[in-house]
Amino acid sequence: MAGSTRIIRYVLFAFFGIIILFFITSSSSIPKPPIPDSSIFKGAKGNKNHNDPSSGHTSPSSASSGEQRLVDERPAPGSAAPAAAPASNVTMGAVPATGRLNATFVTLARNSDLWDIADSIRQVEDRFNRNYHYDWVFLNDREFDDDFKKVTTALVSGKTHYGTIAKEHWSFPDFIDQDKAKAVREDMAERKIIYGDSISYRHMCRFESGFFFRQPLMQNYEWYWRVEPSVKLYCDIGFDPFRVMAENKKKYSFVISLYEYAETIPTIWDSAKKFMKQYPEHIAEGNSMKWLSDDNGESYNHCHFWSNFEVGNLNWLRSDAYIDFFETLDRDGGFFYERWGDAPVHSIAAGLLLKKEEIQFFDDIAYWHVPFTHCPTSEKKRLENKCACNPKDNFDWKGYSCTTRWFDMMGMEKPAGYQDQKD
Ligand SMILES: *[C@@H]1O[C@H](CO)[C@@H](O)[C@H](O)[C@H]1NC(C)=O
Ligand SMILES: CC(=O)N[C@H]1CO[C@H](CO)[C@@H](O)[C@@H]1O
Repeated sequence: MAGSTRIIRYVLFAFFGIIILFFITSSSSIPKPPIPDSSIFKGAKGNKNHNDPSSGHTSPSSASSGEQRLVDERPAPGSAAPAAAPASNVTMGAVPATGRLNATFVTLARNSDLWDIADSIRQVEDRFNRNYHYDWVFLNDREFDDDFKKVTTALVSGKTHYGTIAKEHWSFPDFIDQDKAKAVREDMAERKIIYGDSISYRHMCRFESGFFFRQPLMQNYEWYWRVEPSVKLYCDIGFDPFRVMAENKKKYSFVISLYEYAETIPTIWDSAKKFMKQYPEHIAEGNSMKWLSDDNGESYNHCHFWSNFEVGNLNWLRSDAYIDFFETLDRDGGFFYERWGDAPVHSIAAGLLLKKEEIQFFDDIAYWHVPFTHCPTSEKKRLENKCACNPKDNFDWKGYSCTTRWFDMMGMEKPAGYQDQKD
């Protein structure tokens, strides 16, 4: 008798348990993400204004309470909390709830870079863009050949565009003394300065400093993400960096910072000072001078953001402030009479023309470009985002990095465990 009562009790428990479970799952406020059918992916390639259907995933880009929550959830460098919720659905083919921003990837490459850029595209697609389908602009000083276009178009999940750089953006301006420039190259070759004798490297640095954002194809966008051949992304990116930038009023971003090779920029700071004197109206209040200079602007400490990775705002680069800055530097000839890189040029500009809060450190974007790695310090973050980098390789806290200085200037707390990664 007691036995059968118990059995009935069990059956009733099980029955109500199932009913309750049924109500919980069917009334859940989290909608299941739609599995995008293949027509959506095809549509993304062919139709620029394609609207992404909403999904229920929980990345910052789809936070339902809008901007406030986004601000709260954006990557907080120095905190151990992950920027994005695990957001596993983001990496499982769900498309972002709120659609794409007016943004593109941009790559400067030669035809011979095909397989190295194919590698980079694969990284970016696997870790991020297959869920977003952003466009990709390829730029070259020569025509891209059919093979390059065929392979890259097949790899990119968004639309691809191919542009040839105008001669005047990839040649010596008429105010440059050719003999003087040649003598410098010969001297640098003798002193074994990396790329010191290269003409094309100089054209590239000048192009990235002053012209890529004014290319006709780039005029169609507000945001860019620069990708170079042979880079790696080590973690899933379960949020949209463009959206983080836009919604937090950021203009420029970095993952790695370091000291520039002084021999390549002996007089860049003289030109920057000349610019500051000539255009005081362009200098932002609350800028990052403290990060660039240890003596209040008298001299440059050579800190710069490593610009082979950048997510940034093109309208800022197209602003009078930036153009005046670039032209002041360009006129002084240092792209050819020295070997100014676009990294110190972009960095000094960002440091002087932007408020320091307008510059974003993307701790969540784990990145490698020979020879440096950015790998999130927080183990929680690395596990949640399926990171494949060795934390020992993280460059952030090593002696040659300027990221400690960045944290100090911003008053940001360094993540737990950073002391163990100092060397
Ligand atoms: C994207 O941004 C560019 C540059 O600001 C602008 O000219 C263009 O109209 C924008 N496109 C869309 C679809 O908003
Ligand atoms: C929040 C959310 O929608 N989570 C879903 C992510 O995808 C897995 C597997 O498809 C589902 O089980 C979750 O419910």
